[in-house]
This record gives sequence, structure tokens and C-alpha cells, in this order.
Amino acid sequence: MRHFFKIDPAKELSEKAVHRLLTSGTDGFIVGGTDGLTAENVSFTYDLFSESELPVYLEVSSEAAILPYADRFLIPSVLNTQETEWLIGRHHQVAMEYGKYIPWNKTSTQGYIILNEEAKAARLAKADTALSIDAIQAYARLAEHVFHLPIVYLEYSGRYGNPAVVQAVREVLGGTTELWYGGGIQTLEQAVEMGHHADVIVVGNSLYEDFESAIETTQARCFLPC
Ligand code: 1GP
Repeated sequence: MRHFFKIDPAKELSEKAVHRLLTSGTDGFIVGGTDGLTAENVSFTYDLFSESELPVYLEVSSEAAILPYADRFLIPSVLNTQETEWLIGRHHQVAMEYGKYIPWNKTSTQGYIILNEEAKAARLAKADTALSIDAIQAYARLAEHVFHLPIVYLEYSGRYGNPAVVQAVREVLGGTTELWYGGGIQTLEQAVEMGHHADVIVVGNSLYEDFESAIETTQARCFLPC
């Protein structure tokens, strides 16, 4: 299991906080957010976190988040959206405009399954969040075996999710698609619980709410079998 912090460029972190994060024991950082992104705050944040050897992923959710010199790009595609725009439409527009310049070999597609109906991303992408476990598993199977996506991302942003869903998705993934979980992890105990099933756990909002507790989540690996 790997642990990533998700850093929102629209929110402020002190110099001390950035240092603590860089030395926290996390496995990497995802720079990304839902709104308030500008070319300036994205590049400023990316530069702060790329000072260390840890991987820094740039999650491209809007054109403002395209930083040509970044090393790793994550391209979200919402599997349970009701509008093709969020599955492939926006991506197509960007590829039409910037296709020649995008370092495609540095991109990984995240097949998002958004499950918290109150999350901004769920509303924006018109995600169908009222899904049974069978329906969620079916998306995961398609992601791995039909679309060959490297990542399935169970997204509960802002709310702690259902560990039984994460476990059920784990059970149907065959090992070529990674399972990432994000949403509402505030404590070490929660990080361990989700870390039992997920290849990657992502901690975002709690950084800005209870910093010390968020830092503790980096220790989850110590409580999991190797
Ligand atoms: C957001 O999944 C991440 O995209 C993390 O969620 O902010 O709720 O921790 P939280």
C-alpha cells in the first residue's frame, strides 16, 4: 500500500507545513483540486513539492492544471458520469488543441468512480452515485479488462467511504489495474482500514482541517501486512 497526500493549489500551507509533509513518510503527492486553480497557483504548488525525491503527480482536471514540465500527469475520466463530456469529451478537446505537445508517455488515466453524491466533483460531473456494489464492481471490471486503465479511483471526497465497497472492488480486480481510494480519511485507523484493500490511499481535506492527524495517516503501512 502507498500513501499519497492530495495538495489543493487553491489552499494555503505554511512553509513549515510543507516541510513536515515532505518529511512525513508519505509516498508522494497529487497536486489537484476542483476549483480555484490558476496556472500560477498550480506551478507554485508543484514546484514546492517537487523539491524532494518523492513522486509528484499533476492531476489535470482543468486546462489551468497543465504544466508542461511536470514529470507525471494523472488524467481523470469519470466512469459513472451521465455526461460523456466527463468521460472523454473534455479530454478530446484538450487533445485536439494541445495533442502535439502533451508528453503522452508520462500520463496515467484514472478511472474515477465518484460515490459521494455531495462532493463537488459528483455534482459537476453528474455522477450516478446511487450504485449497488455489483454495479461498482462492474465498472471496475470494465476499467481493467475492457479499457485497460492503470487505475480505478474510488472517490468519496469529503466523506469517509464504505470499506465493504473498497473490499468488493479489490476482490474483482485482477492485478493489472491499481485500486486507489480517496475520501474522508482523517485518522490513522481509517487509513489502515482502507489500506487493507487499496493499493493507494489518498488524504486530502484533512490536511487543512487537522494537520497532525493527517500526518499520522502516513504510518498506516506499519499496521498492514507486507
Ligand atoms: C480527493 O480523494 C481525494 O480527490 C481525497 O479526499 O479530500 O476527502 O481526503 P479527501
